[in-house]
Amino acid sequence: MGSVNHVLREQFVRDGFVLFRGVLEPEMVEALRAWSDGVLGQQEEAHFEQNRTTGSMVLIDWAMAYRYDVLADLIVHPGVMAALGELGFAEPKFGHGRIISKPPQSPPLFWHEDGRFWDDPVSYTWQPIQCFLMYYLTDTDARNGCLRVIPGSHRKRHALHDQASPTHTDELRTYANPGDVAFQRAEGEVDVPVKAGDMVMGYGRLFHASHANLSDERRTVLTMWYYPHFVELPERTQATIFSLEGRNGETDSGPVNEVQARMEGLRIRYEGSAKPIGTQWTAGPALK
Ligand SMILES: O=C(O)CCC(=O)C(=O)O
Repeated sequence: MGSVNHVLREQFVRDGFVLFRGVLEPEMVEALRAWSDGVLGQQEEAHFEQNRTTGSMVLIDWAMAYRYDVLADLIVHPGVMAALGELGFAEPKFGHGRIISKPPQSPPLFWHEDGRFWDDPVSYTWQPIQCFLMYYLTDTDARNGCLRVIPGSHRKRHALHDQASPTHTDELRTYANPGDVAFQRAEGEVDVPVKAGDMVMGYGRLFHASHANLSDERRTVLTMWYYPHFVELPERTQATIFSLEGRNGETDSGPVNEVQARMEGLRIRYEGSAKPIGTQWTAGPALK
């Protein structure tokens, strides 16, 4: 493991996200695009109707990673491990992921944050519990649905904490009310355009959204959820994470090749007796 990049780490902790350029090779991006297009092609029409604002919401679990080598390769990719190492996260854990794919001419994604540990005091500290690692499989900009974030909103209360729905309601998912505050411009927001192969990493509790895809091409992102500081977290936080992610880690067999064996190092395990904390999607008053 290389040394920690303190400037980058400070930026990550302050802004709540950081962009790593050129983490994945073009061949890997191409392979992931072919694979995700194939999986999307297997979904029922209803799936896309129910997820108009994300485009799709296909679960990536460990069983899927065992089935498709390209996914296992992504989860333990040396460039990804090096990026996490630069931020000082030497022993990350992987939970699950999602294929989120906006078809051409599709609506924006609403403002939301994915913090689900708001009853855990750790959520009010600098320590990340759950982080997204996002890989866009095409270049993105404001016209084809790039990511938008509100820097600092993982630590500091924003008007949206009291205005936006804390959960992904059907109304938001289906774009039933384009006038909803969650689809408007937000104070302090910035665009995060990327090149295919870049990686955006951020705190799950950071407010984020995406622009509409007004292009004629599909725009796919793979959102992979890691627990970068798992081994440093209090036991009850570890117990909580394990209670939520244990099922996603299930596989029919033990590892049968070298990449799957490397995935074992990222497996979430908790065998102690601490009691999990209930899921809480709404930030409490301690977020000032
Ligand atoms: O579609 C996007 O650009 C963002 C996806 C997202 O918000 C998420 O994975 O939580």
